[in-house]
Order: sequence, then C-alpha cells, then structure tokens
Amino acid sequence: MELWFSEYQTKNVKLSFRIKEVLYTKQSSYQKIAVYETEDFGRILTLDDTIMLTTKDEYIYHEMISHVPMLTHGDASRVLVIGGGDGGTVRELLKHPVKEIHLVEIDKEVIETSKKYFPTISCGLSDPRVKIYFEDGIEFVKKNTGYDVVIVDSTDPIGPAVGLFSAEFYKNVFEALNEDGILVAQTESPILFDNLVKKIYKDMSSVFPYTNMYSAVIPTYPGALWTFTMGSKTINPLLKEVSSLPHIDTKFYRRELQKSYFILPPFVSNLISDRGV
Ligand code: AG3
Repeated sequence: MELWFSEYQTKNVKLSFRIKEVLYTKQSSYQKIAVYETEDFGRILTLDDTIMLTTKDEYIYHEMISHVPMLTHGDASRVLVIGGGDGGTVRELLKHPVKEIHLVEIDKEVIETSKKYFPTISCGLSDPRVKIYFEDGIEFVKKNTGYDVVIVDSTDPIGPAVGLFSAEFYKNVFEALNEDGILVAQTESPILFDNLVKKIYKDMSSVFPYTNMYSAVIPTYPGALWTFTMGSKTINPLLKEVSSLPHIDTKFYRRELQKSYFILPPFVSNLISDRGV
C-alpha cells in the first residue's frame, strides 16, 4: 500500500510526499509531533501536520535565518533563539564565535524528538555554550535582556505562535536587545500569504529604525519562496561590509551575496512598500 503525507498549505493546496515509514507520532501538551521517512526528501518533522523541516533542504532555512543576521551584526556574543527546538538554527549559530546561546522552546517534546530522530540537526544542543529554557518566548523576552541577536524560529502564526507575530512582541524584543541589536524572524510566504507578510513588515518597521526583508527558496514550505524579516537598531544591513569577517562553512548562504539578499523581487518590495501588488 502506498503511504503519503500531505501538508495542506491552504484549504485548496497540498504538498504530498510518498513515505517509506512513519517513524514517530505523539500528541504533546502543545501539538501533534510526527517524523516520517520519505522516498525523496529524507526525514520530515511535522508539528500539527505542518512541515518544520526535511533533512533534504533544512540547511537553506537554517543558514539563512542565522548567518544573515550574524554577519550583519558582525560581533554577536549573546544570542537568543525563540522556538527552533529542532536545533538547526543553534547548529548554524555555533559556527560563529558566540559566547552564549539561549534557546527558548515551549515544547520539550520537540527537542527530545529531534535528539532522537535528527542527530545531524540537533547536534549543537548539547554544546556547553547553549542553555535551553522550556518556556513561552513571548513571556521570556519581557524578563530577559542583553542579547546581540534574537532569532524567531517559529511555527506559522497559529495557536501559541500568534503572539510572536505582533508589534507588541517586537517592542519587547527591541528592549531585550543590546544597543546594536538585531532581530530576525521567519516571516512566511509572500506568494500564498501576502497580507500576512505585509502586516509583519509594517509591525516590525513601527518598532525598528532599520527593517529589511530577505527571501530564500525553500522547496518544502508553502509557496516555496519564503521571507525573513530583520529589525536592526543601529546597523544598516545594506551598508554592512562583511568581507573581513571569519569564514563559515555553508551550503546555501554566500557571504558575497550578504547585501544583495535584501534586494527583493519587485513584487515583494511593492508588497511591503505600501503600494500593494
Ligand atoms: N519553522 C517553520 C516555518 C514555518 C513552516 N510553515 C509551514 N510548513 N506551513 C521552522 C522550524 C525549523 N527550525
């Protein structure tokens, strides 16, 4: 019998993978966690039947959400990751000379699942520089400060993640950041969720002096073209020179393109420039 996993990206669009085996499913206190072995995309981690990562293309998302803000900052030593319990973002951050990484993941079971089924992704979680908090990131940023970079590696704005996509949350992150601090959040698909992308950009730019969006193609996410939005207090990412910073090993991110990543396809820049599409 053929076995398939499908994510309903919208009510009318689904992306399906033929699977070899269902490796794990569990209902945690927050969500349904599942791991599938697919024919062509390696292993998939899903939360509430939504794809978080596949071992085939996860490096694109994790490199782009980490290295673009880290190189823009250039000297980050204390970094906060909100969500990201699979560990992929932490693995990339550890390629930089950071002193401390705080990971705030609401669901302990996500971390346990990743440690067991995704060793190449969760490998950094036991590094002595990493401290893990099982808490709600929305509350965490109200009480903790002193970060150079904050990365929001969240699920879509549904359920517990809704509050991570609000102007109030961005304000609290602004306060939690040091003087030259930078926020980056994963900010969804400009093709399938244009109004959401527009709202996120508007909210973040109401808080940060520099707000810049960049994109990457992530074949297994809705619409494939995905955005990340950076809020920066003092550093203009379009002017930052990164050529003298230490080399990092990557598969998708290219340092030569650092500044060009912020040059968006015209339909995306029009979308966020108030001119609509
Ligand atoms: N965060 C998930 C991004 C949202 C994907 N959305 C979707 N498939 N509908 C990534 C977690 C990986 N660290």
